[in-house]
Amino acid sequence: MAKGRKLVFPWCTSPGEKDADTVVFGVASERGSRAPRRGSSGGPAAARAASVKFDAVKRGNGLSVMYSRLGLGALNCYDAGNISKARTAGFARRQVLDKRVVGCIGGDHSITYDILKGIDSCVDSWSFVYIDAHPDSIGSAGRYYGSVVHDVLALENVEPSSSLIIGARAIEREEKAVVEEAGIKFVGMDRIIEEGIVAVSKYARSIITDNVYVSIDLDSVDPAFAPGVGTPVPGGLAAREILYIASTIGKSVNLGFDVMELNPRYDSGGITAHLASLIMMNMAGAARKRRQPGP
Ligand SMILES: [Mn+2]
Repeated sequence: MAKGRKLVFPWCTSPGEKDADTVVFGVASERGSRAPRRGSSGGPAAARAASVKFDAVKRGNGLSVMYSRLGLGALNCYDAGNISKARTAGFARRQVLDKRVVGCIGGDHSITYDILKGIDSCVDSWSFVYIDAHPDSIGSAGRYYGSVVHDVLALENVEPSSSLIIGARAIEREEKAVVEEAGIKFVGMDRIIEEGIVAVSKYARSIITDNVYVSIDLDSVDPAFAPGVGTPVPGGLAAREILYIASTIGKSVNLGFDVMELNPRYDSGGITAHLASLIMMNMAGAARKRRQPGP
């Protein structure tokens, strides 16, 4: 990385926001986290640094990106750098109004609520896919990383019955009631093992509606593949399964996506940070384009 140059995902090759189909941004905040393992505010910088290290090679005077799939070379993303948590809702709203898909790297999971609050204010009806080791459906405490789904359900235009939680395996009793009362579809790890990731991705795509947002907590992935998170839970998805989800369920995405809870302090050689970058690359590559081709 040249001195003084902004640290960006090398696969975000669009020169500016205006020309991009997807705008990627980071929120380097962990204000909404209650994890004893601090450090998720370092997520955006760690993901970009890992991407520079592992997703690109020097060719001549420039960098050549190593895309995760054949054909991803047409990826049209812009990396807008980091945005403060306070500005996140307004930023997401403006991008969606301008028909761009937003992609966020966190930061703690409460940032998802800020993004969706902004999106909810300009979309009639929408559904979400929430991939996380925890359902984040605590109602007895609010506006933190454990209450995201509960908080999002209070937004005006969300459709709970066409939304899903996938991969949860650390569930508090009060969360079961919130999920069941809201009518969110729930796909636990047993079902993923029994039916396989292909069937589960197809099922998810059959449930979600026309306006879709996908939120991924890196702790949905098994700690063997993603140790760099705040609250690891064994028995999760394999790296290739979350990447498959990103490139399949990602095809339904037209509003935005996020990859949250990257904690570089507990990572091992940057493998979790690199996985975060690849999930985002797959998502951006799969997402539906809403912008009209320019003049
Ligand atoms: Mn979470």
